[in-house]
Amino acid sequence: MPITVTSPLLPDLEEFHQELQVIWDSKWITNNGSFHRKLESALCEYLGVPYVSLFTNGTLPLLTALQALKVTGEVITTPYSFVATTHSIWWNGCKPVFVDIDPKTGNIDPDKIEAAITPQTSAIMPVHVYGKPCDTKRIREIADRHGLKVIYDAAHAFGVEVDGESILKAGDMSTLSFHATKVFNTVEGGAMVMHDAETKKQIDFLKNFGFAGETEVVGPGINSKMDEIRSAYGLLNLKQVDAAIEARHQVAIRYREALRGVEGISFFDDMPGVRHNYSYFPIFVDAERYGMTRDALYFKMKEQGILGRRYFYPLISDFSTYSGLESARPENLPNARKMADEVICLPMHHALSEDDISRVLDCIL
Ligand code: T4K
Repeated sequence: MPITVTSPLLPDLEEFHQELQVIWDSKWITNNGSFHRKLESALCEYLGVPYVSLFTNGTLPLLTALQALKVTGEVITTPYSFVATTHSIWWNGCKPVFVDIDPKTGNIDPDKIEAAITPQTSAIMPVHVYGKPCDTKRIREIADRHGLKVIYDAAHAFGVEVDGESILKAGDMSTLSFHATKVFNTVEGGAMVMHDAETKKQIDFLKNFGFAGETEVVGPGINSKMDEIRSAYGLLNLKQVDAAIEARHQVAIRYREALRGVEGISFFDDMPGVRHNYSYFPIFVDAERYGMTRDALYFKMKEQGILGRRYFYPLISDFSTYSGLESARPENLPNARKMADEVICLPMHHALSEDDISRVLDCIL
């Protein structure tokens, strides 16, 4: 049996069936129904944030955040992410400006942000890559100094806390993905986290075509509402997400114990004061010291049915849509390039067995 990079957390089918019966009986299947409202409040409570707006995936809240904050011109971002991050900037008619990452975290390097700011810059879109928190304090200081908005792509950062506070409280807005491959999933789905009731109201209008009532449209909205079926599914999954995160934690412990000290293989350790969610387990292969290139190891794993993934290779800045940008020049992004060239995300999910973990480790060791 292949061991995949992830495996979705699924609700109990019997319980889900009971919820479906409720939905069938009510005949209310989308448009801010009761399951949708319940999931929004349950997420506020679980995440420790004041306002959550559900979306149909994790890409649309990024697009909508940029719209709502009236971001124009240039947006500073990281090349080391899933391509949706930069696409959201492009779809808003803005120019992405790539800034290199800090090799210690994989996140945008705050020390390099200011040099990329121009009179056209209006926002920063960092990513908490693999759920590792960005230096939100430094980013806030820079943004405030230059009057910039900050939108965090927190697609990987469900449940991540720093010193007991949700990482989702940082920035003007944060967005989440609830895709099947994420720690918490609603099949497809996502959310935006904001800080005040007025913004929540505005975002709820925007995700429903801009409707603020039966006959009033207050802005150029879009349709990105989550339906009742996936909201019910999400409510059931929320009950088991803590156990899933703990199971992932145990996998991380096993991987780290076995791989620490292996010449040419490195990985991230937990950060002090951070509640991690173990959404991914990236390792980095130094070909010379390990004696094999990253790709050689990746394909060897594949041959043995161990389907890790090279998240995030290629860099977003290497895709043809973006590679012509001045900031995409390789010499501007040496740390991101090195990480993209060395990374393999090992299988990491709640249902990995001891046997699966041993197979992965045996292959690497
Ligand atoms: N920002 C960031 C930083 C992101 O990482 C993402 C998405 C977004 C924004 C956008 O959020 P969404 O609009 O997607 O909500 C996956 C996901 O499609 C994507 O959500 C995710 N990031 C990205 C990092 O990875 P693929 O193409 O690698 O997934 P796929 O289909 O190859 O699945 C990987 C493995 O997962 C499979 O080998 C087996 C397992 N799997 C997958 C699915 C879909 C299952 O067992 N069951 C399933 O249903 O993109």
